Amino acid sequence: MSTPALDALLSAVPGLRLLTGPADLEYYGRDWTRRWTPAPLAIAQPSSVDEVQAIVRWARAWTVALVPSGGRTGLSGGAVAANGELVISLERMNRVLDFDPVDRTLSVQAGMPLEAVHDAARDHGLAWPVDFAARGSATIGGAIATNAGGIRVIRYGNTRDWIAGLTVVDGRGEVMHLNRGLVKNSSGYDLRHLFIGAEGTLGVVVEAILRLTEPPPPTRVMLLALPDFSAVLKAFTVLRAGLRLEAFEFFTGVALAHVLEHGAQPPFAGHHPCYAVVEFADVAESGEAAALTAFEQGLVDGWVLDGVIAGSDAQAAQLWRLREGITESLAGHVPYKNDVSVRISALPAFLADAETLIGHAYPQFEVVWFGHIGDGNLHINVIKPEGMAQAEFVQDCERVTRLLADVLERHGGSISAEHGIGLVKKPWLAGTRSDAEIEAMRGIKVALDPDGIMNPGKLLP
Ligand code: 2HG
Ligand code: ZN
Repeated sequence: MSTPALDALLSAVPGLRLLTGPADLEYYGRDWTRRWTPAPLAIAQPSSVDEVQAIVRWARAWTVALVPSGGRTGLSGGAVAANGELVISLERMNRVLDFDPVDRTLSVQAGMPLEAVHDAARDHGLAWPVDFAARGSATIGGAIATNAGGIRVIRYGNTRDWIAGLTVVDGRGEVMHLNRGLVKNSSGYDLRHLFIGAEGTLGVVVEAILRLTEPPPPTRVMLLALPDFSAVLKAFTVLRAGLRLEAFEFFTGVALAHVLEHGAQPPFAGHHPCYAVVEFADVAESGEAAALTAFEQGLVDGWVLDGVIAGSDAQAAQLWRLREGITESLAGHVPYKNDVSVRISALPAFLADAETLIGHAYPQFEVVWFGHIGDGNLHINVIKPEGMAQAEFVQDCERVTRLLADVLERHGGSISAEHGIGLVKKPWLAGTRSDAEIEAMRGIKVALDPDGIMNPGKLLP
């Protein structure tokens, strides 16, 4: 396909790889939400910061909307291109640029997959500790765009905590090197943090300086069967007090049933209401001894029903699969997803209210609860009944999200813990952010993207 705008792009950026075939438009125009019909103008695959800058300058001149694109594993529609946008896929910008052993930083291009980042850090005897199930496809740029959290937040924090510097091309077409790897920098507004979690609405993140850390200690993985949500919270409190936790993840028996249907091995006999996957440090078997003591106490007190500790790496991977396989096992049902958070101290009261609301609101739907309960983050997936039209289902679920947003507001929580706002959560942003905050966000958007070309329609209502 050739249009005057695309012809101008190709003469502004000679040699730019541009895809316009229908299969490419479909593939690069959507993320994992599957709710919108992809309809981008074309897909640009730049290979350098200069090319990205030239694309943004072209987009300003021709008033073409841009959608920055990583692995498109997002669940909030942040990378959807359904309105004739140019998708900037960072797929070809996927290399390590530098490793600095003194600073303990790894500089990478933004299109690098998360797993490749982990491998590169490991090759230098260090670790980049942000981790989540989509690690094979998700890119570092996408993780930065949503301030991704994942399964190790209780120990290491979110993406934001591990970014020492960013290179961005903002919506004005300016290249900015933000923070430049400094540990201390008290020189005014930290623009780096504006771009983390901005979902591509301020510009394109093209390179990142990642802060690395010591590799984790040897760990063990344990699966617990638990009678209810309050037992999950009890187990978390007891285990956190006695062990160095690396992860504490929970899911219900309903979630487990889906993963087992997808071929995972049952962990032990019997069906239980809730489960927790617990990974803990085990130096000189002291972790294992403490875990067993807590487990036995739980059996006596009644907050644990059953449990198993993996005896090998392969068994540990099997236990993790029960938790990490949930999203994939539900994908065929095109579930409606909530990704909410409250402070850890507010979890018991919030969970009680949310359980009552969801129980009343969805008597006819199957609801799958799971998530990173140790950091206050719950995923609530609602399964579309077979035969129900997608639009009707979404409408019904959105009615409940309105009520859930009210519950969250009462408990001081967030409508998006780690998936971003994108298109999906936009109507409820105002329950999490005040009017004054949203007005300030709009001002920042205008300052960095004066023509509104950067991922328009996403994030801001
Ligand atoms: C996870 O924790 C991801 O596995 C996906 O954040 C959550 O599918 C979901 O709702
Ligand atoms: Zn998650």
